[in-house]
Formats: sequence, structure tokens, C-alpha cells
Amino acid sequence: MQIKVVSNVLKANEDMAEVNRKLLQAKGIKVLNIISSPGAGKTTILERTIDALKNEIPLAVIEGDLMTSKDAERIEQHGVPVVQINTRGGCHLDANMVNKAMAELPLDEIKLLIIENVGNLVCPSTFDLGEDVKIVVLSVPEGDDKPLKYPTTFKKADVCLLNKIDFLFYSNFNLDSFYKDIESLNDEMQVFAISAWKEEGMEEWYNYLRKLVG
Ligand SMILES: Nc1nc2c(ncn2[C@@H]2O[C@H](COP(=O)(O)OP(=O)(O)OP(=O)(O)O)[C@@H](O)[C@H]2O)c(=O)[nH]1
Ligand SMILES: [Mg+2]
Repeated sequence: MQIKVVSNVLKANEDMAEVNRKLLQAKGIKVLNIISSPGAGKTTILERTIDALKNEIPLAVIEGDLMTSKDAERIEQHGVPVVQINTRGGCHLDANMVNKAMAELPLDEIKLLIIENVGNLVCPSTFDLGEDVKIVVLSVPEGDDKPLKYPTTFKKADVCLLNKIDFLFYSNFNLDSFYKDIESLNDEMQVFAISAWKEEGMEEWYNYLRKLVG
């Protein structure tokens, strides 16, 4: 009985994700779903990315958080449309929440929709939102063992942003094992090593987005 309920919830989410995907595809909008543990640097990466690309690529942001509008307030400072979803304690966004947020955005004016998921390295990967690309952010202070310890998101993601590489000097993070483990989990994963804070390695990430949007 319990299993049936869970599978129904997931099926309902998949159906709504398809609705989102079709609508966004019809409008020619590419969609990113950004997933990481709390504090890996998702919003900082978005702030840098918006400043670098907003004059080339019209974009909007959906922010997912348990309670506050802090991240949406940060994004708003950068002059792009943003909607905050509060999950009221829920550990991930779902396609229905995203569908409602999409209705608040100027979809006819954008080419890229970036969704920052709730800070959680596990649950969000199970819920398709209708995205084109799933992106996992891992930050150096979290440790190089995290891909193997939390494999689901790394298996499902298309891109990994290894953030806070400015910390490499101060930590025992082993880049060789990190790349080896990523390859063993997902040999199609594209990895960009960046420091959003120091703005290192960002140009390759921006080029990836330019190519994605086309
Ligand atoms: N040293 C360093 N700090 C960073 C970098 N990127 C982000 N930070 C810092 O990490 C902290 C968390 O960054 P956020 O961008 O808020 O992280 P987040 O993933 O959006 O956090 P949640 O939304 O709460 O999950 C902030 O103090 C940032 O300034 C980086 O490349 N290097
Ligand atoms: Mg954030």
C-alpha cells in the first residue's frame, strides 16, 4: 500500500514535469535544475552567471527554499525576473510548484530558465521538474568522497560544477580521486572546476550555457 502511494506521487510528478517540458520547449526556453547540499554555492554561481550573461541571454530564475526569500532577494539585485518558492519544510521542489512559479514569469521574453533547488544533495534528484539539464554543484570543503557517498544525484546529473576550488590549497580534497569517482558513476558527466567567489574557471561554464541556448 505504502509503495503504491509513493509511486503514484512520482507518476503525478512525472506527468506534470512533461507538461512543463512541453510548454517550455514550445517557447524555445532551455531549463537548468541546480542541485547541491546547503551552502555549496548555488546562488553565488547564479549571481556571477547572471552578471556575465544577462545582456546576451534573456533569463529568469526560480528559487527553491524551505522558508525564506533570501536567495530571491539576492537574485533580484542582479536585475532579472525571479520567483521564490517556499516548500514550507519540504526537502525538494516538485514539478507542480515549478508550474505555478512559471506562471509568474515572462516566459515569452526569456531563453533560459534557471531553477535553484532546495539545498539537499539527495531528494531533489528524484523529482523531474521538466528541465533540460540537471546540474550538481559540489564544493571542495564538502570533501572528495561525496560523489560515491551520495551517488544518485551524480548518476543523474548532466553537469557537475566543482565549486570553491580556491579552498583546494587548504584542504585534503583529492582531485584525482574526485575525477575517477565521477567517471565511475557517470562517464558522460561534464565537469567544470570553478571558484564563483574568485571568478575562476567561469568562462568555460558560460560557454557551455551559450552553446546550450544556441
Ligand atoms: N571560498 C569560496 N566561498 C564561496 C564560493 N562560492 C560561494 N561561496 C560562499 O559559500 C557560502 C554559501 O554560498 P551560497 O551561494 O549561499 O550557497 P547555496 O548553495 O546557494 O546555499 P543554499 O541556498 O542555502 O543551499 C557563502 O558564504 C558564499 O559566499 C567560492 O567559490 N569560494
Ligand atoms: Mg542558495
